[in-house]
Amino acid sequence: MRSNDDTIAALATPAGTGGIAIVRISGPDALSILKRVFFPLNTRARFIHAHMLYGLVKDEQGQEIDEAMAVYFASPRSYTREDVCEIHTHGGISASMTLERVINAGARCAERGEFTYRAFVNGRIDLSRAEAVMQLVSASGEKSARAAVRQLRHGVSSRIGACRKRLLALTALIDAQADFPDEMDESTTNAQIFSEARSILSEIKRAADPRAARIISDGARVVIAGRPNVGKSSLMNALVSSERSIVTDIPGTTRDTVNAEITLRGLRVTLTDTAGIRETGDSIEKIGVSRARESIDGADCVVLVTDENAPLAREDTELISAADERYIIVSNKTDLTGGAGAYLPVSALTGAGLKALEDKIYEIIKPDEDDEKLMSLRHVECAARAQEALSRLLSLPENTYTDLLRQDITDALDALGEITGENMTESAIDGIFERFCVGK
Ligand SMILES: Nc1nc2c(ncn2[C@@H]2O[C@H](COP(=O)(O)OP(=O)(O)O)[C@@H](O)[C@H]2O)c(=O)[nH]1
Ligand SMILES: [Mg+2]
Repeated sequence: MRSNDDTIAALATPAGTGGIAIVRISGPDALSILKRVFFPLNTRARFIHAHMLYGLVKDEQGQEIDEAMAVYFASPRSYTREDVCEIHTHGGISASMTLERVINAGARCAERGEFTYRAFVNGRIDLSRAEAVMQLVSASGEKSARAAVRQLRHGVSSRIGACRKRLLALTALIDAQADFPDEMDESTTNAQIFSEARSILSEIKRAADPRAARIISDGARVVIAGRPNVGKSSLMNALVSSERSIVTDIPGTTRDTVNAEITLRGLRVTLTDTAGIRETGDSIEKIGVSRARESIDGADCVVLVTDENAPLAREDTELISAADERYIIVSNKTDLTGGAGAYLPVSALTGAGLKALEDKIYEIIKPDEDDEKLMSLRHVECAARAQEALSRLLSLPENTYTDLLRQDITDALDALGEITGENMTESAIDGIFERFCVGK
């Protein structure tokens, strides 16, 4: 899609006012462009790898644009492995004027993710690390950021790397069987392939946990449910500590689902307040009730609210009987009953018990902190395709002609190769980088 031999530039910091902004330039002309726009105040100073210089950014007429710092990273010791220069200007107008000046001096405006794309094309990082960069800059919570840094530092799960090696060994074994049919016993070879495939499949399954990957990258879904008027919206507001839902004493006020985002112990959580579940003749409310049921089906955790100050109604007992391991049943309005409750006691009004509720929610949604797990949904999808290929192989009779097992092994290898980007079409790779931001 893009040419990789020209020099690109972009603002690496967010646009707008700010103390400092960084204009980044990468490519063969980076240093000559820098010398045309940036003039060190110490006229004898030279541009040495990774040394900051203090000076002035000037326009074509020699007029000062800003007082700035500049640094030069010599290829290949840079983010992109090309010559890279950075000009640290003041934020706001002078940053955009500096970028404009750099473009006039011969650089091209970088596309989304183009710096990281070059780092990938030039072999400095693999695709999974490039994606980690993106996950890191857009991380919504500490947990997601940590997973991204881990992936950036160490690449994708070594468990997956080990599986690839073992699959490659199997293709070598299939080659050997084809080349030396008289010296090797096909049934022994097949038995070996089947047992390895079975073991590799279970390794991949352990690494690819879709729930953990989704919770790390997109956050967890927590749904607040219960019959009308038990205090669901109040509890949601208390958890968000803002007035996001309408609270009234008229049952059936929340007719649709309302979402709010919070960060719980470093994990992003989408809270959903639902319409109270009850039999209703009101058609709009009916839609709300069915949406509520849908949200419950897709939830990682359901906070089922009951009203401690009222006897349990038929709707309550029905909901309680449907509770599974994702559920936390709470008794709300315990401020009216002296603090005790049949279930986890809380008061949306006073905030009592909220801390314990948050702890319980976190217990239920927290992903397994296993460094060897895949943390990106794309990687989990690739792993799923590898699992399918191996399952296909394992569904064949063991006395299948050995060479016919090759395709499934190759498919599994290709799928795992897409995690690191070794086996991908250019357009698929472009698709990944298009989700980046400019300047990264
Ligand atoms: N005393 C007391 N009243 C509450 C509490 N939580 C909610 N309420 C009241 O119960 C009524 C229904 O609350 P709301 O949040 O709209 O319930 P929802 O229908 O389940 O969403 C309102 O009058 C709230 O002020 C609580 O913890 N203590
Ligand atoms: Mg409500």
